[in-house]
Amino acid sequence: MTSPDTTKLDFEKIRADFPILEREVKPGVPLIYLDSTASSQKPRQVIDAMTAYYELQNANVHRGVHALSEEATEAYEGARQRIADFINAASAQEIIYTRNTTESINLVAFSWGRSNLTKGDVIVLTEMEHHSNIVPWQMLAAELDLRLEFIPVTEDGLLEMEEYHKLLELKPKIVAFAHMSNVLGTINPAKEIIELAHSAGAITVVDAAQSVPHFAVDIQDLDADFYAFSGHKMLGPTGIGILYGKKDLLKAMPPFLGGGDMIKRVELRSFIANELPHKFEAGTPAIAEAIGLGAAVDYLNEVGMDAIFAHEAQLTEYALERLEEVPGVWLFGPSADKKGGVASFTFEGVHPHDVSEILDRSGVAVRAGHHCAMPLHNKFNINATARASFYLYNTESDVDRLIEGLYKVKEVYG
Ligand code: 7TS
Repeated sequence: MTSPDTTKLDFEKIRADFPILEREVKPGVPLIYLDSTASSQKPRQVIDAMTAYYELQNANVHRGVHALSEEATEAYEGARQRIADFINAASAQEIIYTRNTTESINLVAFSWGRSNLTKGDVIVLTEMEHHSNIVPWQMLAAELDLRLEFIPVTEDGLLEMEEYHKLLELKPKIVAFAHMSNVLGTINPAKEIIELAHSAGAITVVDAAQSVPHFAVDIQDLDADFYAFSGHKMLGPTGIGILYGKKDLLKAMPPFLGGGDMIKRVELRSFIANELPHKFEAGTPAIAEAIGLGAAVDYLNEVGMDAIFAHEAQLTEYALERLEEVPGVWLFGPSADKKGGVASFTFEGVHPHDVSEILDRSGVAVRAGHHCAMPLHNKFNINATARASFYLYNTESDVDRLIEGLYKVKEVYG
């Protein structure tokens, strides 16, 4: 007997779990959703978990001793533990609930940055960052008079590691980079970047918005100091994100926001901060959303992250091959073996917004614009790209619809 192929997904079953995939964009035009990099769709299990909380357990957490509050707290903290296990964190105390990746990175910049950096210190970023991993550092640099340096990106969308080695000679205090680019799809050699940063004496802040949803992450093996991601890109709801931080670092950091829940004791002129992770969670949190994210993690575990990654790799290879056939399409980013499920492209003579508008007529949802990575687009001397992105619920037939749509663009503008 042959063992079942764990890299194959059961599509019928998976697609049936996503109610939105059944809808038509207009009468007779089914939805082909190729914009999961911006935000993923949600399976019924996530929606049901949130509804169940509101229908059966709704109460504030960490407060009342009444039954509902205890149940809500258990569900909320249970989700934290499952998220910790999902990335193999040593402890759930290292998992801070935030609103999204953006807030997670701002938390590190504000709290760790302000208490550890001084005038002239160097922060190394890369040219392929999302604005969320640029602007917080620019704000901090302006406030503390810091110096920002950037690892350049090659023509084919990879980091210039030789240049990184040179930048490390400046003895940066922080190296912050995306594990996977939301435009190029490049999967950066995170472990190597982190190891090198540590040997130069820097801490690392990894923007994991596009990695955690798409492949298995072992945070202890990776050894990142901070790791930031968003629930809504990994089948979970909006309004909930995660900041993973090493316990020793988090313990030594001052709180980010002040208020209820983040304190152990308050007097009129002083307070004592709460234990981790609550020290960084001021105010009533996004309870239903945390529970929804816990359900998303259960779902991803059940399908299997290796199977998801293998599926996306196969789909990306197919998509790149087919896109290359279309006259006038110019692809950005490295070859399929070095990237995740993202295909950004320009179409000769047609603005990406027009490409997207024509595709939308056939129900094909792609994103057009700078994808919050203006400096990267400037580097390639373009203002915008169109971007198709893939997740576990996409199939080769979705790619075929994209290609058909692009031939229509050619007809209209050709
Ligand atoms: N970092 C990366 C690499 C991202 O792709 C995104 C969102 C963020 C940070 C910010 O995530 P947020 O949840 O805090 O907003 N990227 C995209 C995108 O590519 N299109 O829309 C959002």
